[in-house]
Amino acid sequence: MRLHYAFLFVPMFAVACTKQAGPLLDDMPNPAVRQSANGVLATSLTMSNKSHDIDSGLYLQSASYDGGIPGPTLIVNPGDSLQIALTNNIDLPPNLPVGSMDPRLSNLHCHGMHVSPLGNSDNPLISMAPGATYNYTMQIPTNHTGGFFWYHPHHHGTVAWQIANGMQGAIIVRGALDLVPEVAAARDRILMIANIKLDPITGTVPVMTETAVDLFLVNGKVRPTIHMRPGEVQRWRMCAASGSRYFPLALDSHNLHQIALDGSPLAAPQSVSELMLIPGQRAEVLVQAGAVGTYLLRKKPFQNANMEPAIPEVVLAEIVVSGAPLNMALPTTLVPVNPDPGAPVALRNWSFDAISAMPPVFGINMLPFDPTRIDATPLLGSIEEWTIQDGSGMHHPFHLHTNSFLVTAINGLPVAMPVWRDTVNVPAYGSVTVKIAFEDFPGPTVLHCHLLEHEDFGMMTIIDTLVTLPPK
Ligand SMILES: [Cu+2]
Repeated sequence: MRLHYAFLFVPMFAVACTKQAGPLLDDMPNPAVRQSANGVLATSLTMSNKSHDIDSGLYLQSASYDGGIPGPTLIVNPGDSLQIALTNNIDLPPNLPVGSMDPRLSNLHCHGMHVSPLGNSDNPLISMAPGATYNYTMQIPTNHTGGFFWYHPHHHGTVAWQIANGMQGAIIVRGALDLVPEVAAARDRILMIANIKLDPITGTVPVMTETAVDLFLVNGKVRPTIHMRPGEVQRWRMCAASGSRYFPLALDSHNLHQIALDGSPLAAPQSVSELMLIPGQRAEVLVQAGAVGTYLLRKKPFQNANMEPAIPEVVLAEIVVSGAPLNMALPTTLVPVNPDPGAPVALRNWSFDAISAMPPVFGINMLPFDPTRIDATPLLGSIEEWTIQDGSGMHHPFHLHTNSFLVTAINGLPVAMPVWRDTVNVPAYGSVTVKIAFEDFPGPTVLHCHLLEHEDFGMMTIIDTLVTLPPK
């Protein structure tokens, strides 16, 4: 245990002291950017293991994209072709249990993007062996909503461990929200909030992640410092780049003014003192700095219905407000939101179930994932209403690929202002109701729980969107 404490706490204490006396240099830069030109973003990403400096003197040995937690930010426009040559050089982790799936098997998912799930596009059924390179091409529709998305591995059976390593990166699709004057004037920050599963003795991420310690990083760092001027408005694109923990977020003495949820802008800012981000979700907020001082961005304590340990409060970042005041404004309106798609032609019910405790088996409608089974066949162009309920006694983040959805009811009660999302909470012992328009892309895609150990243990299934037959 002595090693444990020395590793985790002594360097952090030393760095905290340094930060108090240091110059007013922002030490939370955005990740490196790769952006499209002439309608194409052609790039490569290599998944490999590296020693990551998460704080001075504190290193994490883990797999990541191009050596970074997070990987580079990909910035594209609607209508662009996103082309990624992905190479899998993930190393075998230590203490690999005999007989388990090779944890290096991988692939790529662009979370929240409305792109095809077929072929070499956003296809979660691709399996990349160690050493393989795969050429992805995702054609982004010309009418794709501008917003904040993220990429991560999505190989069934290995995804929880790979994301617990810190494998993540941001995707920005430019859009109308960027042109709102008060938003355009704001400094644009990305906050990729990672939930690493750390073995504090070795500094690595064990395959059996439930035995590890939770470590929360923002842009790959422990408790970075964000600088603001009094009155300054900044745009923070926050991503719960997590496969297990819920993030109730709050900033001391400041409201968070939400301007987008997942990849969908809001019609007007919504001001809240606390914002819940569940695994996979994003929120874009405007923050207006108050008086000179230091404020803490906190992940508040949370426990998922007694089915996981209570996760204590963690300080994610320090916000230092100093210097001459700035006279900046918050917007009152943003952009028109996508309308309610209309009456559904089909209703479906899904139940997120725990099938067996030992060995752990999870499922949907009491069936664990089977890549050969299709559980629904919506028609392309149709609208469906789904109710997803918890059958296990805990919260689950429901995530659907390919199409986002309108959240219309929680526990059977209509929500006052339905919002578009790609990930939403299924409350413990409760339900959530959503409306989906199956647009543009036929073919098999998946819905699953974004508690990724649940997903790896079976809480995922395939739906196959069928093309409407032409009239004879
Ligand atoms: Cu779950």
